Amino acid sequence: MKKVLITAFEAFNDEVMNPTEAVLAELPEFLFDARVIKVTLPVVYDKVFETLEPFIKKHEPKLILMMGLAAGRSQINLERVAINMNDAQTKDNLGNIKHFDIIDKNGPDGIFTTLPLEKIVMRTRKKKLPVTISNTAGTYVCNHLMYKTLLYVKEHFPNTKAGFIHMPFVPEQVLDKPNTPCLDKRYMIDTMTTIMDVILNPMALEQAQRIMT
Ligand code: PCA
Repeated sequence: MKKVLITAFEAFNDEVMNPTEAVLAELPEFLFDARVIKVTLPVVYDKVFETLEPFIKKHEPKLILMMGLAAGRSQINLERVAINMNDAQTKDNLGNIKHFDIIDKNGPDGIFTTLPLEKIVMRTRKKKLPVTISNTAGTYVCNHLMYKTLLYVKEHFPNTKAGFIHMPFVPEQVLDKPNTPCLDKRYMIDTMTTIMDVILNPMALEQAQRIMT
């Protein structure tokens, strides 16, 4: 049976929750002919990929979708690229701060997602979901995870598609943050199942291609 690996992050930086964990919990266990494997990851630079890697090795998923919270963003963001740099003021959950820190001394400056972003956006637009392509996953733990995972998958599992999706706050997180964008998690869940649909369901892919041509 085909497998899909989906990751969320634990809470970080004084937030009491991470919406990606709530989204992960509500995603189905099976979709089409694929089993969904769910993993919540630590917000720690030097542990995050090390936690994920054994799951990739064990399950050899056809698709890896990683989710993270992007505080202050208003839409669901499909990340196009990860860059070879850790550089953020925010501490990770073990108190580490990284500045001008190259992730992989032998790695490329940047690495692109292997998700079919255009096709996904076509489909999410049809469904009226607030999804856009983003050209920066930041320089904190999410970018770090995306970079290391894409590089690893490219080398070891070239047929696996992988990408990162940044989610806005959910409404309960912004009660004391006036004028801060937020989004109901049902849009996030719908977006995730749509992405899986585009990649796993050959009919959906054909449909998206027809819309594009
Ligand atoms: N967001 C952070 C790390 C964990 C998360 O959910 C980020 O955007 O880097």
